Amino acid sequence: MTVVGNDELTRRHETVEVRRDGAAVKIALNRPERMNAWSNGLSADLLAVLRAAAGDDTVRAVMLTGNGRAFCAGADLKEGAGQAVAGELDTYSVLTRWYHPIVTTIREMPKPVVTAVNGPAAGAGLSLALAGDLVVAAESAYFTLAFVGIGLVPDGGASLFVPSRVGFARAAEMALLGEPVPAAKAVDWGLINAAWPDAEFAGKADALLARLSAGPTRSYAGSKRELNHWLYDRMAAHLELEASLQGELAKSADFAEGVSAFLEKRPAKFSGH
Ligand code: T3D
Repeated sequence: MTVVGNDELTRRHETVEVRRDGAAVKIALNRPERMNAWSNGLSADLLAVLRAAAGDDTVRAVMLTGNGRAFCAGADLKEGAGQAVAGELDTYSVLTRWYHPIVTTIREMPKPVVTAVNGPAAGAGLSLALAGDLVVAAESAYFTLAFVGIGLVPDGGASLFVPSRVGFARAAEMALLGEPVPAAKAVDWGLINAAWPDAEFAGKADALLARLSAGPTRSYAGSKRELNHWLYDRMAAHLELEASLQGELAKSADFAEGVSAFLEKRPAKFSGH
């Protein structure tokens, strides 16, 4: 693949890698040492690149994937750890400033977005994966609404994207238990579109991107609008609800304990407060 195109798509970013091949753009989250967790820097880079791809008519399909062994481990729990434990993390602002514009840009861009889930997609990493139009995964990948493990609720659109794909029973199970759903089971449940053997994953994902980038872009855009209208017409209000709830929970004792336990690599002891 060669790197050509508009400024934001060609300039070097610290936390995302952008490759362009004709009308196809491939964006790789690039913080492998943190399992591609969302830092503020990653959010800023990703939003800039997505907006550039969305607004460039010569880009006709986009793929989002992760470098290293993870797709995305959700919010970077180390970046805001001190504030989190002190009950001072302003999650409402983080969500409304970064996460919401990112998932909304993916949903609203008039061209297909494939999320190619190369490894774990946890917490807001799952939200990001499910914001895509087609979600494909390596067989070793898994999906977890990890929020509950640190005393939070699904955010970044996850409480909309998950039930719209799998229904109430499975969404409630994922939200309340937070267990990992392996890629093959995720296909069975209708959470994602395909799970491919790890050795074939990258090639098949690239082929899907190439196919979409050579397809009827306006037809794709119309299908996307129809699905958005049917399923996600109230997305903005729903994202706002998630952010309000998360803003409250980020001040809770259970969140402080959940983050402390994650950092200390021990099970959390929740008090219910
Ligand atoms: O204000 C806001 O931003 C609020 C928004 C919140 C949205 C959210 O996403 S909340 C949910 C946050 N994410 C999680 O709770 C998931 C945390 N991670 C995990 O549960 C596990 O790491 C995984 C299931 C993703 C993978 O497990 P495993 O066993 O393959 O890897 P590991 O050993 O746990 O992690 C490897 C390294 O990545 C490790 O660092 P180390 O010890 O080698 O230095 C680990 O700390 C680091 N890592 C993993 N996830 C995160 C992370 N570092 C920072 N933030 C992470 N989310």
